[in-house]
Amino acid sequence: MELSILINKFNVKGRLVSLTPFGNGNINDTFLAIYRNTFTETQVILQRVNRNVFPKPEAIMANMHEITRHCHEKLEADAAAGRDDRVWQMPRIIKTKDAGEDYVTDEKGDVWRVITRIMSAHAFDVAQGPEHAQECGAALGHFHYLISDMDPAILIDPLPGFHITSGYLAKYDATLEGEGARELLSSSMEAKRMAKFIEERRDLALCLERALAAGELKKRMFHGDPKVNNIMIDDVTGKGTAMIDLDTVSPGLVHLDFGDALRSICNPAGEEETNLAKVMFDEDLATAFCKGYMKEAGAFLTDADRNYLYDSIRLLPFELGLRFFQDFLNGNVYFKTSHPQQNLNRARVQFRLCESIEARERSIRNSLAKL
Ligand code: GN1
Ligand code: MG
Repeated sequence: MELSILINKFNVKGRLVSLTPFGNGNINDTFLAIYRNTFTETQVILQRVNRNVFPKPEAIMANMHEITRHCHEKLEADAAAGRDDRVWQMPRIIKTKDAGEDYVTDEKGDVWRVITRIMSAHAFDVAQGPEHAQECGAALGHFHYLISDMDPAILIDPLPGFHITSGYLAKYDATLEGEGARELLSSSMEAKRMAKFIEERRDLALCLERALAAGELKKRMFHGDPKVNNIMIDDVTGKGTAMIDLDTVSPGLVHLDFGDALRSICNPAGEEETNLAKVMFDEDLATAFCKGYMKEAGAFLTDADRNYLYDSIRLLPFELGLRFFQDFLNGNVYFKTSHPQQNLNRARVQFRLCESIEARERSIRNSLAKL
């Protein structure tokens, strides 16, 4: 189905004047649609949910329905009572014209949705400096507050096995058994180096899973993908205003969000850097992020939670590097790529970041102890 016909099924007022690819997501396909009428303009986001990644796109939409309903109610109540220090926002699902549904399924079985665009705000692919990092922390902390009292039972697991690092190791081991992976590995020094890096850190993969199994850590609602370009910053005030990309919100460890946000925000070179010398963990950005996060969500953290913050910072770049590397060896079927070496390079970046964190362990732990 042509995109303009597809989007026309959703209830947006005005005439469609532009529909263009948007953002840098690695999973879903995203477009910006602009509508105009004689007196105003409306901008919305059209997305195809990646069926290859999310086994049940309908479940993703059912979850999004519940999450946005819960959060919008809470946001409105806080605003009405004057409990908020700014306008916190969250995208809204735009319904279809005919049936008032949350999504459309095309003839290929792909699920499409339209959501509102948070206007006068932007997300960045890399941290812009400490003030930006602090606002990213505030936005994630406030999001954790928003979802903290959601009933996890009403959500369907969006992505079974997501952020279970031991599962990614098992998948990696299975991939290594294949002929294609063995060839890629034997023909590249860089790939061999990545494999060695993983071998030396198998135990790291289990740090949070063990603490969870032992009852030291407890699951709460988490975002699942709080990387820097999923955090919207208000153009006017420079303050964090919304978390986007709600597909992976589910019960899990908030540590995963904490570690994932820091691995993304504290690497000023970004995920696609090819010059590894530029990749490092920037502690000033980390301190700024934590300041923003703690102000919004510090009260939720127990002493046991705090004991595992360093591990989470070290684990998440390792896990993502492992996921990129496994996908490279497996023929690049999960993350979108524009050239065959891209996932290998992404893995190099994450592993370098992990090394940089390890080299700064004492200093990072000292800073975390002061939070
Ligand atoms: C994917 O969709 P996007 O680009 O925000 C991935 C995350 C990774 C991220 C790395 C569902 O996120 O887990 O951290 O790429 N999302 C999924 O850029 O796998
Ligand atoms: Mg995503």
